[in-house]
Amino acid sequence: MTYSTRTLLVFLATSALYLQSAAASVLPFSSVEEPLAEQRYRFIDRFAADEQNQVSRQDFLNAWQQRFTALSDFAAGKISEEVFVAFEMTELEQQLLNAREAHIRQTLNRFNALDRDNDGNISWEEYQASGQRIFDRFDTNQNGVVAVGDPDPAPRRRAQSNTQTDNERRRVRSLLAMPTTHNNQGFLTMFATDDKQQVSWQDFEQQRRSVYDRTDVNGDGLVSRGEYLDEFMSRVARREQEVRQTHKELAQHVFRQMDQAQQGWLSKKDFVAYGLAVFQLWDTTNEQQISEAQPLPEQEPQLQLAVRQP
Ligand SMILES: [Ca+2]
Ligand SMILES: [Ca+2]
Ligand SMILES: [Ca+2]
Repeated sequence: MTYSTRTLLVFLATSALYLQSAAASVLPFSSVEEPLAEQRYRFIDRFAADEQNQVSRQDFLNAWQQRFTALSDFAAGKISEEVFVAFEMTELEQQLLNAREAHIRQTLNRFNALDRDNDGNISWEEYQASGQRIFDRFDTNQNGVVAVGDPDPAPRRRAQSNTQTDNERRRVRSLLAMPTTHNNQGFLTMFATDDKQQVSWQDFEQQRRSVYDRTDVNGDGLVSRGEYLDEFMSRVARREQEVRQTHKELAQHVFRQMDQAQQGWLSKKDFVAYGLAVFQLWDTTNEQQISEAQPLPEQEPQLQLAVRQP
């Protein structure tokens, strides 16, 4: 897939429409792998009323019943496993579209930042200069090697973010979060080769050179905006495929958890009972509300619920 400027504009205009439709996925679990604390925050974020940092049992029930309404409207009849999965996949596509759009914007911003002389191409010198800045930032003791245990560089934050209050809501990670060099470990995961222990400037530059050459698809020695976008978005597309697969499996799993009586379809009673069971597993101190102050469950709630065999 290649992005001409025109298709890009059409795409951005179309996807903006989807931003207005609230996500109505009926899976109470994340379809991306993340630590329990993040999973819980994603749950709170999805079901809390009025952007609160906690979710009461009542708020959850209200939101959960609205999800059932959306699901019933979609099904227009019995909610079979097939219908349930189709509903979820439709919802997922909207979320992916939003996440993809965010990536396109960010990638174009990165391109503009790299193209210092603003000629519409990233030259090797421009790319290399950026690599040098990144490497120097992580080589905190300036010995030409970034190694395990080197101190993380100071976070690159804008001055305004210091004014962020404790009450401000944090964001859940994008479904299409890509690997980044946000700390020493992330940097080594991306660039250290054999033993994952360290990377020298020579190794790093060699890897950057091979990425640069691969990105320059037409081989004119320059990376154009389109080439740069294609390279990144092809990696995003692979990630999307993984998320689709996981999401589908999760939807099937949740359906089977919900349909305890093995009727092959869901009633509102099944749906509500299941939602409350999930709520109770997060509500470890039985407060009728879920907040980040509570101890985490010992196991993922998704795994603690019984599943009938397909
Ligand atoms: Ca340039
Ligand atoms: Ca070093
Ligand atoms: Ca080129």
